[in-house]
Amino acid sequence: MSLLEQYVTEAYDKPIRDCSEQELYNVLIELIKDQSQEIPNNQTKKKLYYFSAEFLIGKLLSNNLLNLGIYDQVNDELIAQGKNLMDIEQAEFEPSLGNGGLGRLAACFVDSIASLGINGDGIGLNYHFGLFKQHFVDNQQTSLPDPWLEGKNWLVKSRRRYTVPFNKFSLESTLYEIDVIGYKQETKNRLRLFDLDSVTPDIIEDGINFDKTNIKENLTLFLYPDDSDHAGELLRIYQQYFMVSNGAQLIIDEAKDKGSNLHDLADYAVIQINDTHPAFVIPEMIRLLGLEGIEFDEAIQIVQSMTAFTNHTILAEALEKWPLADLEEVVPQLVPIIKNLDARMKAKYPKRPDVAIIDENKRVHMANIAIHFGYSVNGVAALHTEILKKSELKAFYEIYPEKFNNKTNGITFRRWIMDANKELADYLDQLIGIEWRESHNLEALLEHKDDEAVIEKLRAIKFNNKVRLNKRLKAMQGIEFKEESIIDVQIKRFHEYKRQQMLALYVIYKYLDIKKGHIPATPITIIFGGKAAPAYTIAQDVIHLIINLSEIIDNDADVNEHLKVIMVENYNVTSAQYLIPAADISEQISLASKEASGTGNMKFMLNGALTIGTEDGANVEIHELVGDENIYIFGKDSDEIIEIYANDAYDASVYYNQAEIKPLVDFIISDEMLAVGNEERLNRLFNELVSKDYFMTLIDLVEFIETKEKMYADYEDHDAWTKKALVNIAKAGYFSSDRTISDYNRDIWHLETHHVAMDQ
Ligand code: 4GP
Repeated sequence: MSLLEQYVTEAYDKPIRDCSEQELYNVLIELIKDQSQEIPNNQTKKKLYYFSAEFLIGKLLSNNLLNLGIYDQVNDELIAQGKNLMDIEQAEFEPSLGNGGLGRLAACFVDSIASLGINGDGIGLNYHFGLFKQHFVDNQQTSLPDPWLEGKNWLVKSRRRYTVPFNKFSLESTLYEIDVIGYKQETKNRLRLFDLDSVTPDIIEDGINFDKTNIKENLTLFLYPDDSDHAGELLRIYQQYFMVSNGAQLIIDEAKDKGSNLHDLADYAVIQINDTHPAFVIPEMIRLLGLEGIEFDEAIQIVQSMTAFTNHTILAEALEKWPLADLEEVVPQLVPIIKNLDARMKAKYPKRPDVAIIDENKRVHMANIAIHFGYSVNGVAALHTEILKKSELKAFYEIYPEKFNNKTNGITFRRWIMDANKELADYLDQLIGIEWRESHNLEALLEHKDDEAVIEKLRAIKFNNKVRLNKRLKAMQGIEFKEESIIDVQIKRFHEYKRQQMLALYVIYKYLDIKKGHIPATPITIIFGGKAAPAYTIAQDVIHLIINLSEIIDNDADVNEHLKVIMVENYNVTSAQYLIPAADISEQISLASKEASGTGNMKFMLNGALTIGTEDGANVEIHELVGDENIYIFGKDSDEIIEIYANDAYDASVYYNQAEIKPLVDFIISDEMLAVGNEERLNRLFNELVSKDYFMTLIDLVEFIETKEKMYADYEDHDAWTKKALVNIAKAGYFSSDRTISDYNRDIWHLETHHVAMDQ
């Protein structure tokens, strides 16, 4: 009897073929948990603690089977019994513990850290309803709680508990852990998520609204609760402090267990602060070391030598600043420490208010704490790091040039090709051997560039992935597209700087053009996916515009044979795993200088989609790797945009009045659109675009349309197109997160590794 059969028999006393998908899921999760229990935790002396508000891990069933090295064996056995893993995985609830790129990056990183045999755990919170679940009503986004914990899940309750002191009360935490099994590794790491037993869904009133003042019952309810009012702002601080105080207590405990006298804590632990949310770990660790009898000056020096910071965006809104008064209300014990740190910096840099920790409005700058009192600051793509040095963090770069370094983001190949595009992964094994599964070096594929059979097979795989996507969209939303169509995808959070509205204007262009009788040679399917923050009205207006467009086009018999627009509901990691392998075109069209890196761009490239993009974030590095002929670059570059901002030289109305642009923007408030949409939303979006347009949608629009037309025309030469796709796949190795993590480890963490670092 196989192991799987033993588990199935014990649980349900019937053969595999008679079990439901749900039953098989229940059995497999237990089997995997038991297997991973057998793997010892990584116990090397020094350990990384990766603090992050988000870990967007996605479903884990396939990923864990793959990393345990038993995926094929289990899948073959299931197939022989008329079952398959993809169906079984439908029973798994996706943990909604993240919002976007930052959280997904953290998930790729914990996978790579474990797979390189590095001792490193993720530290975060166990949000019961994660980020909201997106649902469309009347062509608009609504927000619902996402009860991901209702399904059988991967959390294991630990016996560790800590007490976290707040001003008016203390809270005792519960720790849940998820094993992070590296790819074919002998040791494992953990994702450690702190929670509170007293949190309850009972306080949710409607949608995602709840009493924000009832901290004991709401603390870990949602990721990023609305902080547009005072109570919401305080709740964010409660969450952040709860995360870092628990994490810091855990670090001290684990170091002591290994023999640390705490004076040598930096020999036992290194902390990576993922964006500003966990930056309070610095004053908190100083405080805790003080309680352990370590002098203030020494505590600062210890913490500084073990803490590093990653910046993920140049948007000012994300560089958090909390009113000192809020901290006095929530965590008064941190205030004297933060004031002391601030006084030291003001004494050292008396003429530099721009590097102050507490500004003249008595607001505490989280990034400034992390930069002064950490030893490393990194951006997430080459261009982003340069922009940090030259403008956003220029003042700090002048003081601490040695702290700044770049770590271009990466993605885990285990999830984003081996799991998401199994057919392509298996075909690569046949073509270039299996070494790429460890090295992630795919360059050998280039030798097959002129082999017609290879090109044909790559096209066939792409087609199969379109069929797979179509089935899913039909099951989830009752939507179907033409499988022979070109699939053009923009999936990411909705934000004006990412310019989904520019692609929507292109859709209008194409719609009007088809109405004029210009029929595309191949049908076109344009797919959007992503959520807009509940407080971000304009981003929701853009979603509304897109859904209206899809309705108008579907109902227009002149057009619907040739063009389809789809807005995926509740876009998440699982839907990305279907969308990306099916895509021909990857939309990476942010306003240059604004997208720190992007990681979706890397996933598309690895799966053979061609990028249309601005010279922004990691697009720049993709461009360098694949060369001009294998990517479609358009628009103003970051230097030009930064200059336009500096001179306040963008006037939306000038662009709006251009003959090519005006009819497209006007369509937003046309009778046709108003017949299906909400007038207030459409008017607001129209006015925004013609009078403000802070993220300069219109500046690149004409060039964008020309580039898209060229791309669709190029697609008609299928062989030439697929050759370009092949080059993209072959060059994607650089974007493995194993490479990124090797770089972090080499330059920042200096931890032992049980795996030979990749040589790329
Ligand atoms: C994102 C950036 O917008 C994206 O460019 C980057 O690839 C990603 O971080 C990972 O570094 N930032 C966020 C955020 O998600 O919340 O700031």
